[in-house]
Amino acid sequence: MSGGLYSTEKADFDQTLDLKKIKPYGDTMNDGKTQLSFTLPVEAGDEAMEAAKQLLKKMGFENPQVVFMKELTKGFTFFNCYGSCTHTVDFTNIHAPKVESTHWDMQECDEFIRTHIGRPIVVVGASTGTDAHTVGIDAIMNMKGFAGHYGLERYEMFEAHNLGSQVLNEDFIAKALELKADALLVSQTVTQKDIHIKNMTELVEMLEAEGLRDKVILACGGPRITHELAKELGYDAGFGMNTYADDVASFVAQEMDRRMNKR
Ligand code: B12
Repeated sequence: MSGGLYSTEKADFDQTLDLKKIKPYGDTMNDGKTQLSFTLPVEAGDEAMEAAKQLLKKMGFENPQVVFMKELTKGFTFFNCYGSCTHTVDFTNIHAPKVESTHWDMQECDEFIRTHIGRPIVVVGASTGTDAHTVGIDAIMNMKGFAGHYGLERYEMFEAHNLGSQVLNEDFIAKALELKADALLVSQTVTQKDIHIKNMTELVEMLEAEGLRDKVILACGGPRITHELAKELGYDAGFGMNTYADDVASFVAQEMDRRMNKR
């Protein structure tokens, strides 16, 4: 291809990737193009659109554009916007707190537990407190599993008990004692008004009050759970979205071996 618009455009584009200064990619390296949606508590109209644009500028977006606007209900307007992000992040200096364990598949986990633990690991899981979401904990525990990964009920060397949802912390602990659980798996989906933090903290406090905290492996998971948050709240591990049973099975098996065999 020669001359004209193409070569001029190409010369203008910044094609370089600098991992020390990454920003969103739209269709050209470093263009910063970002799609963002939010709702403002105002009626739809020119003023609402202008307010959205001003907000985008304050967030650090150049060339803010509102491409869609709709009043959801009286006094609340939803926006789809585009803008070019002016901020960058040094990708070479990123540390993402995450569960540090070797990832094994189901067979490898079973084999390890058979050899190093010598008996099935008893796991009790539930979506606790008022949380009614079961799909996450089912994905981890149910026999048929999730996205091609069998759940813990399928493992030969896990004795898995799924208590379902809306399980109160006191009932959860009582069941764990009855079943002599080695590991407790807590699922939390609802995070409105930090309800998950209150609920997860209450569980740790109750376990501590009964002298049980150090006797169990305590892990939690959910779409807005991070390992960092889990550790802050006194859990041994936290798992976020795109977790599978094998992730938590590998962690529990290795943590149990570390505790039992003092590694
Ligand atoms: C299905 C659903 C429902 C169903 C739940 C049915 C059921 N049996 O579970 C019903 C209709 C009952 C429901 C109700 C409510 N819901 Co709802 N629901 C959803 C929805 C659409 C999907 C959730 C889901 O199933 N995800 C699929 C699973 C597989 O993903 P996951 O949970 O993230 O699990 C994975 C990981 O997180 C992890 N994981 C999860 N748990 C655990 C545990 C451990 C130990 C480990 C290791 C890993 C792990 O592994 C899983 C597999 O990878 C989401 C929106 C969405 N698209 O996500 C809203 C959503 C979660 N619901 C929401 C809300 C607000 C509610 C209600 C409060 C609504 C209301 N006002 O009544 C009520 C809850 C009432 C209550 N007391 O809890 C909000 C939560 C917002 C927030 N930040 O708190 C969401 C995000 C919708 C939204 N955008 O507003 N909901």
